[in-house]
Amino acid sequence: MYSQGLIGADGATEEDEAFLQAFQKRIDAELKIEPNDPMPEGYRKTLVRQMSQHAHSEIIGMQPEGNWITRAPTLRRKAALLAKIQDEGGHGLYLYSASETLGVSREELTDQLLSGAAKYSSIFNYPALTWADIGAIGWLVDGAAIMNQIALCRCSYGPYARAMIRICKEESFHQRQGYEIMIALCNGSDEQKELAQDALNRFWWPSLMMFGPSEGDSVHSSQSMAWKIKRFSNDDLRDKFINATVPQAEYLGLSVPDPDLRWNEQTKSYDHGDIDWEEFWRVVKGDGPCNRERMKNRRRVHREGAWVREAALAHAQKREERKQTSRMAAE
Ligand code: FAQ
Repeated sequence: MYSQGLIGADGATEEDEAFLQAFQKRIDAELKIEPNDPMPEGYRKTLVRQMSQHAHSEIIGMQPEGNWITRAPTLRRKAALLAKIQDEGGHGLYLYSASETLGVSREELTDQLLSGAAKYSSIFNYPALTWADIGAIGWLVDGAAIMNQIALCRCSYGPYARAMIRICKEESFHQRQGYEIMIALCNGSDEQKELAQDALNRFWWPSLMMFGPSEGDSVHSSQSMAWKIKRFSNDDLRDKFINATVPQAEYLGLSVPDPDLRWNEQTKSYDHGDIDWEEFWRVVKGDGPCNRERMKNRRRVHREGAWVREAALAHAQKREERKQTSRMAAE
């Protein structure tokens, strides 16, 4: 696993105490860290791990929805879905570029994904079986992504924080297009409403898992929070998501598939049932419903796209040569 060998979960570095303290002081003063600033190796590696996992998720995340472009029920839905999926590809590209500012190449990151060494979000290993799943993905998956990413807009690393600001604006459109699909289905026939309920049933728990393991098992959280890469614990963000989403489900007239879900007047938050962490780790480790299919597709399109990358490189090289020739002629 790329992270296990490459990245110290404890953020251990060889830098001396004075350097680490000075760095922490900058973080505590809410100063942004920029690519050319000195930074502990653990900080850099933690960011490369998280940002590249995030980029891979955006790219792999195009697959479940891509499966529905040809089957979207109207031209308007098709245009919106195409635009959304294209945005996700764009998010992956901003995030690869932001990762490159940390001294790692896109090729290395891509190799880590294709070799199966790199992780991507567990959620994209679940299938989109019906059109209602496209609504649920926009509503729940993009909704969960926004909840996590709004906090990342305040990440201490400048390029990541700035990429997140734009990404969040686009995700907000994605969430609304998903919710709008759910509204249309829930106002439709009994059969359509059943499809919406079924999609919620299947996507609810995997969406909660997107926030990552609970406190004790979240090995990176305490160091990432000290470095202000993360601003909230996985559980806190999950709770915020549940609190925001349950009223939306009620508005749709759908029931959240958790018999233990209760409003807690004292904490002013919902208590929820147990998450199946065994399922989570199984999916993360490659044994989810669609892991193999997602990776097979990704490897195939990478292979098939080799000529495009070669042609783009050759074109860039020719342009550069032409520029140099005309510069020399002008001198
Ligand atoms: N899936 O110690 P922590 C989207 C791993 S974008 C797989 O808590 P951390 C847009 C974690 O990597 C969705 N693995 O880790 C879209 C670590 O393993 P490692 C992606 C997971 O980093 C919508 C281990 O477990 N968003 O949806 C997951 O502090 C629709 C221990 O965990 C991001 O990537 C998981 N769910 O916190 C696109 C946001 N959770 O690396 C298309 C940025 C944990 O040691 C369609 N990332 N792991 O081998 C983050 O905020 C954090 O990385 C967390 C995990 C919160 C995901």
